[in-house]
Amino acid sequence: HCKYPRTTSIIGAPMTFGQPFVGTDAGPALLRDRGLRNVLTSLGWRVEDLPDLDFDTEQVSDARDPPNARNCSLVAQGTSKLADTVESKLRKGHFPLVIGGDHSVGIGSLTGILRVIPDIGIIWVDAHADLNTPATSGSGNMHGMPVGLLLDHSEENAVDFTKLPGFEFLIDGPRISPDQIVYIGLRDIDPTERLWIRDYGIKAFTMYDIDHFGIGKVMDMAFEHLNKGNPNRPLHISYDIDAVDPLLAPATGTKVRGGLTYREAHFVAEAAAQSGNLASAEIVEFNPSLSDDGGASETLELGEQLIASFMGKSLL
Ligand code: 4U7
Ligand code: MN
Ligand code: MN
Ligand code: MN
Repeated sequence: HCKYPRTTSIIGAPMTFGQPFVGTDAGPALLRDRGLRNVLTSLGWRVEDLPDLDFDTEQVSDARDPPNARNCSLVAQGTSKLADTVESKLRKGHFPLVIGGDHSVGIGSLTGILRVIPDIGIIWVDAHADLNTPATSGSGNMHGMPVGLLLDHSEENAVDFTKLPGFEFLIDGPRISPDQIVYIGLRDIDPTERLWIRDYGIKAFTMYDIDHFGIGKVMDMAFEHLNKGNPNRPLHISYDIDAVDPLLAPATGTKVRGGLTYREAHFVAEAAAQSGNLASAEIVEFNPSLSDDGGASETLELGEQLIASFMGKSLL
């Protein structure tokens, strides 16, 4: 269905306003400096290395930004640009490779993808469910909300986007249905997130499940769920580096012990590639300033290797 060689567009999304720490904006430049382009060309991709998206970097948050959605006008400005870029690259037949930035960029990536591929199956690899809304979030940090904002909620849980300055573009925007996403690696879930995962019936594989079944069986079950009725369903992987154990990925803002091992982390990425259905990908939440130099380069190296894995390195 697609032409070979395929083209990937590297889309740097240096967002920091979805969480409180400076430094998440450094991810795209540091991965480029390590030679991301060459990693991808050596895997057979044609590469369009775009300049980083130009986000507002002045910390001038709109006075109307509500405390339960911190810096929402800045997050909105960036994610709206990202949505347009992802949409236009997909329409050209390119594979968008989004490099964060904090995970609020998922709002933009998913919106852009859903405009073109409404039925996309989503693999959300994360220690967290990112299923909060301004009404449920304890922190007000929007990197904990990308799934929560875009989910097709029941009426009582629906998000009022008119109260989120800048997010008017989501009022009639596309939504994710609860059966369209699977979680891998969860281990820090807020009470309302837990309730909603159950009530909406969202397929979720926690670290308990990974220990219990093994990562191979877990990925089989994940694809079984996403491919019900369509073995060729296009897929998107959103990879939060904090899914990986913090001993291996210390340079990130919301560390939770007991995460994916090196091989489990790669297996998830390799399984996504092996599906043959991956249409886009995102990797987020690097923050080199929250670790020493050794930890920062270890985390970035792992990120680069995970990108290589979901971009097809293990394919024979
Ligand atoms: B990340 C949290 F309360 N759930 O909402 C919140 F635990 O993109 C964490 O997955 C969110 O890193 C983490 O603030 C967002 C918290
Ligand atoms: Mn996370
Ligand atoms: Mn996340
Ligand atoms: Mn995080």
